Amino acid sequence: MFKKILIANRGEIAMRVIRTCKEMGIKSVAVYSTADAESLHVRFADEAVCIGPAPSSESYLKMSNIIAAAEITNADAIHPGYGFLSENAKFSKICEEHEIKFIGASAEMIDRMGDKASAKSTMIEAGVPCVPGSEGIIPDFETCIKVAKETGYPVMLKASAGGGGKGMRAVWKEEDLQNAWESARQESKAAFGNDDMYMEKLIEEPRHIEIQVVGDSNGRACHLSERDCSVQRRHQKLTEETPSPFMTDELREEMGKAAVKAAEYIKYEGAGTVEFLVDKHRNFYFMEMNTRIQVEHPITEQVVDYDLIREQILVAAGVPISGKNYYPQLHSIECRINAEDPYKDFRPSPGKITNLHLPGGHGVRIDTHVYSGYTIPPNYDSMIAKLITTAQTREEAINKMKRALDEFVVEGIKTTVPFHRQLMDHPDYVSGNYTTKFMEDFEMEEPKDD
Ligand code: MV4
Repeated sequence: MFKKILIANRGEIAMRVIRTCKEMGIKSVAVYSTADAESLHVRFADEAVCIGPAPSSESYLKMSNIIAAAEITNADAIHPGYGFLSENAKFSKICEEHEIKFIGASAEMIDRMGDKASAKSTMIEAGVPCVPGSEGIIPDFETCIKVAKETGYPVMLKASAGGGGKGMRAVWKEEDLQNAWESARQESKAAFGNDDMYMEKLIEEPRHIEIQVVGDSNGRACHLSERDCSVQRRHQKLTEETPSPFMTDELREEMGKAAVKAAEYIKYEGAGTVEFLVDKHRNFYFMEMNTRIQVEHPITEQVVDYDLIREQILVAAGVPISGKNYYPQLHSIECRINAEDPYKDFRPSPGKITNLHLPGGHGVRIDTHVYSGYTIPPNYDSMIAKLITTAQTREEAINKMKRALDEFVVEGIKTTVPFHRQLMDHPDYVSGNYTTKFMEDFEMEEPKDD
């Protein structure tokens, strides 16, 4: 078992990993930029190393500095969290070359799942349902026209190096195809340095339902059921829940089997997430596979009573999984609390938290790194806390979320707490009848001057 793990991340996920390390009797090393010198993860870790100035490119993305920090502290493993270097094949490789265990996917696996068109061909080979469309990358526009005709409009053009919606275009009729093809390729080239495109039949008003999987070094995998992540704004998840209000027992079985088949086919090691699009007829289609721990992992932990970070560490240390699958015994909802102003188009609101009261009580979990007096730096993403409520039923979990949001006090900056409070009263959310289109029609009600 590892003696010392360096956490190559910051904020709430660094706190999350440090906590499990402590419970497992593993020493922890925090890394931090000069902007994070007063951040909580620095204080909670056993050791802390400054790896550079505020800009991520000079610190949390600076592979040489992170490896150096691991060498000088004699860490035998690195946990990358999510974002930053968590899905960087080069970093995974460098860790391997330095004989530091990367608690994540191998470089080969990251590359294979990071190239969306190749991930899809792999899934087709594995017999996982995929959206009909092109066989891999589309070489030129003539082929694009032909494939669109064969697929049938509407179609979705997608960047192979993409993900998260960048370089993606919905095309409803042939006359719009050329512009979409050119603008998508330009956007992808600019964002990823690669303009390879593939095409799929457009799935209208889909739900985004993902399956948590864990694979071990013996090639076995299990699933821990689903998370519904359909409530997104500009491809940023806002809130997630499990079980999905759209799920049925048989669909869960089918999707869980497909996700395990995918993981076992590629001999996936570690915690991963297989993302599916689900249409209104409950057909599901492989979308992408994420080879990292996800922001929303706590709701799964809450309903199956399982520590996913602990499992990541055990699997990386070669401990086999039990092999059984896990099904939700409760209902859990996560609201991502961001330092953004929902009354001003969610624009960032960094600054000093002058007063903070965190909600608590039965069935309330908060994963956060902030504290009263903490100054949120403008350099990193705006999420300051994850508020998770868990109860026997969805109604009770929503009720508990409302109570917790009403209790949540943050002064000195604006946050998305008021957005989530209104969301919990929205009829389409409360009825569970929402798709990825939900936020397109959502309007904040102006605050009542109380
Ligand atoms: C789609 C789709 C409809 N049809 N593919 C969004 C980013 C990336 N994960 C893939 N995405 C989509 N792919 C086909 N064939 C609709 C989306 C989509 C979406 C998917 C999940 C969650 C939110 C979304 C918001 C807009 C579009």
